[in-house]
Amino acid sequence: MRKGPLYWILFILIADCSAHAAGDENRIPALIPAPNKIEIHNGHFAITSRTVLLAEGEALPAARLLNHWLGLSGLDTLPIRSVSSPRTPFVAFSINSDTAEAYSLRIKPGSITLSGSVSGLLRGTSTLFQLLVSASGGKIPCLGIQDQPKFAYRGVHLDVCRHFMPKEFVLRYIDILALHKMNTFHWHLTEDQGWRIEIRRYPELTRKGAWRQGSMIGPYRDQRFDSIPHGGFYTQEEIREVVRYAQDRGITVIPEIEMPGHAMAALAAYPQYSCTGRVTEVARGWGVFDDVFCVNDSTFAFLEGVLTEVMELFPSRYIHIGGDECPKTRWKECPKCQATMKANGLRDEHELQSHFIRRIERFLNGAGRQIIGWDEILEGGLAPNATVMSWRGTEGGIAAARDSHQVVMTPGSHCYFDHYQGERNTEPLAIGGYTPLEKVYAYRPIPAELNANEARYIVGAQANVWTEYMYDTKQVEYMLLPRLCAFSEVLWTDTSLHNLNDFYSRLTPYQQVLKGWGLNYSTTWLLPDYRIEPGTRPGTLMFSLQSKVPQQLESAWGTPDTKPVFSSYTGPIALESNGTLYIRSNTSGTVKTQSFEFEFSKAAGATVTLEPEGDKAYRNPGSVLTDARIGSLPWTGKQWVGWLGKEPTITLDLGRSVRIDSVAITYLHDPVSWIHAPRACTASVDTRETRVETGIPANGIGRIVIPVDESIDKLFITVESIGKNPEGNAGAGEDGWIFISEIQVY
Ligand code: TNX
Repeated sequence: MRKGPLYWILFILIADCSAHAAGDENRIPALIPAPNKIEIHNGHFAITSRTVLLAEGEALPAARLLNHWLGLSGLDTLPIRSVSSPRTPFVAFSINSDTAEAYSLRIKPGSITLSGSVSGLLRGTSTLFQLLVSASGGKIPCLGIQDQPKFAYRGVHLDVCRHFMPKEFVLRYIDILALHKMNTFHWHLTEDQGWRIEIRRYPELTRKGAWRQGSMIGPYRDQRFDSIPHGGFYTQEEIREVVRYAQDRGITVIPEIEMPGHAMAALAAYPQYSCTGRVTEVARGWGVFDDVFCVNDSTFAFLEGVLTEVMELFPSRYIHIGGDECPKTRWKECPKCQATMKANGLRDEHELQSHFIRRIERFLNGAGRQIIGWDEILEGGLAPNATVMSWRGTEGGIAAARDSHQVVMTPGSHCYFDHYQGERNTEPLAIGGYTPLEKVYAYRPIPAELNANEARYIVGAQANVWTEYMYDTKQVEYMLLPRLCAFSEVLWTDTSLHNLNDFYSRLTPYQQVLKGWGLNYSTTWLLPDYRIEPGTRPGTLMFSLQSKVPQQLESAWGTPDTKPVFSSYTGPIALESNGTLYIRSNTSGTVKTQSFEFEFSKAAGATVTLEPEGDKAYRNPGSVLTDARIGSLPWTGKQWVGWLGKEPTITLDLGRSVRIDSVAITYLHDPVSWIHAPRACTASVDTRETRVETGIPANGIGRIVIPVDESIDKLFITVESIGKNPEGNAGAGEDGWIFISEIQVY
């Protein structure tokens, strides 16, 4: 009689039940995302060259995936068999009737059993792989895991348009997603700056539309360009390969074909589908462009042709049709668009956008597909069956869920991995924003505003990787990891099990797994947190460090004429004069150095009251204005306070009476980012006021110096804004920002 794998599993389980290993390691292994239920037992399973993988039929992809990943890590692969011989230690992959992505993993001294549905096995394979990589001396602790995801939609997006990423990297990206138990890859394939998918009906899309003749270099505010052609695209064969590769890892690929905006590349290839007929160039700079698809029948015929080929390539239920950031400028002046509005009784261009989306939805629904789009698709009325990706905060998601539409949450505040992950100016150039690891970890996809019934429509969340400032694949890895590690736990592991310190303690050894694949992950999160507080005497400060993980800390004080000499950090450091404080951390061999410049004035450590407080991500405590640190660029993190459309009053309490002759206020002027220098600042002492106008500011960091020849202990500063963003500037007519970083008195 041929004995199937189950027979041998039973045989060995019984034969081995008396086995007990000495020296048990009862610690919880470094798994990410953390499993929902884990029990550690005595003993271990030892991997040797005799270990075999038992798998057949539908279980084979999981066994092959394990081997593929072992290979990527430079580890030996294990032979795959359909039956085991007695006493051979084995890893059995067995299909059961479990739902969706649940799996169970049992590790005993002589056997490992992984069971689940086809996709459950793939999720369990990531757990098993992580255990194998971190097994010290080939020993995996005996344990039992019962696991299933918290959210059904766990997505990661990649923009291959701003910078083209080769197919090989897309495959690697999919492996990274699967390793973190993500199940959806949102492939952003078309943009202003490049069309990346071969469409056989319309060859110009890739012949012309896949290439731009130069790119923006450096930060957006500099508006500098090179003239190096950039581009690339995926052939239909390559797309099929990517889709298959993802399928073998339990990942659905959702293609995004952007419309009606972000379409300059398509319009450069086929200008007849623009309103003016005169678009000639694939965009070289980042941003939002006025030229968009013209809303008329010939454009729809063209887009239906494109989408027909897209559907042939992608079996996913969802097709992403973009819908975001579509200016209505051209439509307002275009006779064809106006005729479409008239013929359909549409009142304004927002309804025209809605008409556009509904018409594309009807076409895709007719072919058995569903549309998904960015939250602008809510404007002018949501298409009946659409799923919404809420990116401009949570409001879009809340509105859509209340309207019984499915929602994927992807708010910029927590899910945009193109934002900075460190506040230090040593981070590579990024688009802006500040989304450190702990912020991602703290994300909760279900908005508190929703009741339980509405919350059911939040199917999950997605991390977005926009690549304006990611010039190559190494940079993408750096921005993705380890934030994806945190994000995967947000989406997979029940909230009751979340614990930031525990996550850090797992992430430290987990770096082995990332290193094994040669991934360029960021170690910014290893930097200790710091606090700068008023010192024991007025005019002085106290600097202290808090580690997130066990590490050695050293500090050194440097001035222009002394070289820093590090010594062990033992506690808070008192500061009272200008200079640079260096901090060095060593976390199991990963050494990182940071430096803090201090520029003291009599205001250092002064108590600051802000009226009103700052807005949104720039609501930092007033103390950052008197911490003797001039805010740096980019204005990430904690150094600046920003007010949107407001004129703040800032009160300084110096804690004693001092003689001064001037007050200096540091501001930022960056009109392309809607940040404008104040029009003027006024310093008031008792009833005397001195007002100084800024004049014509230069771009960047500037100072307003107000002469105040007085003895003071308190000082009031009122900041006047220039009003709305002026004509001819970014965001003209909208509220602008005021950014202040430091107030000094001399
Ligand atoms: C907004 S998110 C965009 C993208 C940019 C991104 C940069 C969305 C729907 N549109 O075109 O790349 O911001 O963070």
